[in-house]
Amino acid sequence: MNLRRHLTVIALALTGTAFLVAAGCGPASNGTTANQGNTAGGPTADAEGAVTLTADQMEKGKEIFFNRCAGCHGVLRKGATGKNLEPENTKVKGTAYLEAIITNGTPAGMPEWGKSGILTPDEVKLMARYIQLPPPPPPERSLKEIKDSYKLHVPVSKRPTAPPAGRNWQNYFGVVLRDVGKVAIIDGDTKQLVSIVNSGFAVHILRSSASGRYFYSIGRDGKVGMIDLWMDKPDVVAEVKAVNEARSVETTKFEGFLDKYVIVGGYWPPMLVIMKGDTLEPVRVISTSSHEIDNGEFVREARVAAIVADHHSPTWLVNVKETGQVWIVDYSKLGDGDGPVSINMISAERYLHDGGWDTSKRYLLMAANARNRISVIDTNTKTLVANVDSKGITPHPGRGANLIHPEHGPLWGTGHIGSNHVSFIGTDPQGHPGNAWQVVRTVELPGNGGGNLFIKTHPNSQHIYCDRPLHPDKELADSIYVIDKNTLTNKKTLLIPEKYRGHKAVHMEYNKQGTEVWVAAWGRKDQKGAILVYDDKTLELIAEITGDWMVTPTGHFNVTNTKDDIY
Ligand code: DHE
Repeated sequence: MNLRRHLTVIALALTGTAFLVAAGCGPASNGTTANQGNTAGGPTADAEGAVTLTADQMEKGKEIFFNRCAGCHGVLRKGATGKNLEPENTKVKGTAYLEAIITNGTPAGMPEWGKSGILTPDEVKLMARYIQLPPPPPPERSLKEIKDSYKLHVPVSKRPTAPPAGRNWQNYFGVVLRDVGKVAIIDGDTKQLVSIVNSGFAVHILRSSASGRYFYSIGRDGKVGMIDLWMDKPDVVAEVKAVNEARSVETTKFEGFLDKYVIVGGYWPPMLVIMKGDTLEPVRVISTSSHEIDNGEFVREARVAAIVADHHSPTWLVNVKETGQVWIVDYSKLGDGDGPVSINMISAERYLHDGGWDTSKRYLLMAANARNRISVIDTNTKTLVANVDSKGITPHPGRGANLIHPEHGPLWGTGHIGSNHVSFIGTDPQGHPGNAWQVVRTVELPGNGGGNLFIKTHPNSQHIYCDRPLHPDKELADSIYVIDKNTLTNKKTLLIPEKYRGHKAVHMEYNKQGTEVWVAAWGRKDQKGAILVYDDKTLELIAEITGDWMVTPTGHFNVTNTKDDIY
């Protein structure tokens, strides 16, 4: 037997033209073969099945991995929401197996990248080989580099001094047009397009300033934009590339510090970047690399997931995903950036992802999705109150949904990526101690499997809405599920219109009054998407906001609901 097969990595060579790695031991016959590799323009393999990628292919693989895979598997591929994809794990699986997984996805929530057409067959082949190579070292980023990228397009003194006349700007929506690097600003009253803003690559979310006047956007590439909604045509007034990869941005919401700072959480480098709230001028960086709570092992890639501003104290709550810590970051003494920042590190659970407030905004509920738990933080005592078993697989609440149930009292709900459970946790230890910090009711969405990403409600609504964009069954992925707040049962399933089938119905947001629910029909880049507006009382579709500009709409954020944390 050829000795090369028995080596974990025979050679990693960047010879100017190619990276080389053995397809590995384990099911070697499943490894790369010369035939598999010899697709036009695709990766090649030598006679023994060693994967070879040219420098160009390596670059392409890096780009695809960064855009599509790193969010779940990590830049260093150590795994979190997704599995560990380091070469010692991928090579034993074999190339054919990896291609099948990348093509078809898994019931645990891995998207069907090939089947859905997002990756071409050649790209699937490339990625099945790319992940058998060691991950290339990602770049670091200094405060100086961050400052060098900072651009103030419109100084505060040159901005409008009054809101736009005749517009209910507090009911504006910002809609992320993900794959074209734009954000559409839509008037929630008239449903008219107010402006299309060039926000940059793959904006992930928008967060409103505490005043509501600005949207802060954060791109996967770590670029933050500040959009002024008081302009007749809202546009970016400042921008900065805070990190190389990010998912979260937040402002300051405590009285006396309203919009004083903006914070960005880095997936890579794993760090916090603090900027001035009115200009985005960077003032401080803080690394989040630290020791995880289970065995105290050092985690270099300790990514920042959700960041939530406390309304009742001068702090942000920061999920440090891989370490399992929630950091309470006190900005009250930071001044111009040279003052102290105190951090209370709370050991919670792994891997922390997203979450939101209970109704009182005293308790923060954060999903530790790898352990199927919800970590509850008491912001008064700055302690972990409980790690609640969520009674489903891979909880993913977005910000979650709050309701006051006639029998159970205040509840907060989350859906799950890996199972069809929507679980409701009691959040009122004083008034309803028997229910506090446990799942008191579970609703099962129709059909097997999960695929849910977001859940949303509004205090003026009798309903809770759930999506399921990750479900492999097209009809289930094209539907929105309406739960009745009193009965906690699935009252109705809303299948989106025929012409948008095959898109995915994703993310829900109410208008300011809580009378309408906006849902994105998220298609491919070459398809026209839409925002579908449903009447919350009748559950009828009442408007379809679309146009040639409506490309890959994903998250959409109402100014008032986002600023006041209404969900
Ligand atoms: Fe998100 C929120 C990370 C995939 C749309 N997403 C978040 C948050 C995090 C996160 C940490 C919470 C931010 C906060 O509250 O401060 N998202 C990730 C990933 O790591 C992941 C799983 C994989 C990736 O590669 O990015 C991922 N997210 C997606 C998508 O595929 C979605 C559907 C479309 C897209 O942008 O790529 C998507 N994420 C959203 C939205 C929110 C969000 C709309 C805000 C929800 C809200 O209502 O607040």
